[in-house]
Amino acid sequence: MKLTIVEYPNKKLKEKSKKIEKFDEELHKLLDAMYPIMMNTNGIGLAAIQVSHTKQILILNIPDENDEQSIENLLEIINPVITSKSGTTTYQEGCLSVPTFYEDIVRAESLSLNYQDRDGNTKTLEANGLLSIAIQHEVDHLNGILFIDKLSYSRRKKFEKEYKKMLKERKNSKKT
Ligand code: Y12
Ligand code: CO
Repeated sequence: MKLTIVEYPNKKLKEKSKKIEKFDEELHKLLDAMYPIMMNTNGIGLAAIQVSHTKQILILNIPDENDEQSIENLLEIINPVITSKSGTTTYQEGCLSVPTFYEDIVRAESLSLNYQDRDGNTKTLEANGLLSIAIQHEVDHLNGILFIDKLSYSRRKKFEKEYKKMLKERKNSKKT
């Protein structure tokens, strides 16, 4: 399955993802195809909508204490529901769909999550730190929300200007 990352300002990223009802081979093929694209682009989290599939699927691979990612730490999360949140934390976030831009975003420090795995088994997860931040970032994707939607009016305006410039420079560098 050939997947490509959808980038802002593509309107696809604003769509709401649909609940998975069938835990079949098609789902497994999509999950299997999402993993290499996330790893090859140095990502730690990817939602299906970022590869044009409007489905409630996300994958996460949080680096360990040596800053390394391994497939043993891969989390495949289907139909996630955050059931509780507490505290606040700020982290400089980035997104594969908003390349070259990073910004401090305030989110809950810890959370509880209900979800299903690739076989439809129901799971719960308690998360804090980077895992909690990544879950919130990816669950936002499933609701059509990007981290840049959380910026103040002035910061968003600055972002739009910088991002337009980046896209123009990227286009010009491809010509030469
Ligand atoms: C904390 C904050 C945000 C998340 C969501 C997951 N975000 C990512 O995985 C971002 C990855 C990323 C990777 C980049 O590198 C390449 O594209 C090669 C990148 O680089 C550029 O834009 C040039 C930007 C973001 C989880 C936890
Ligand atoms: Co993202």
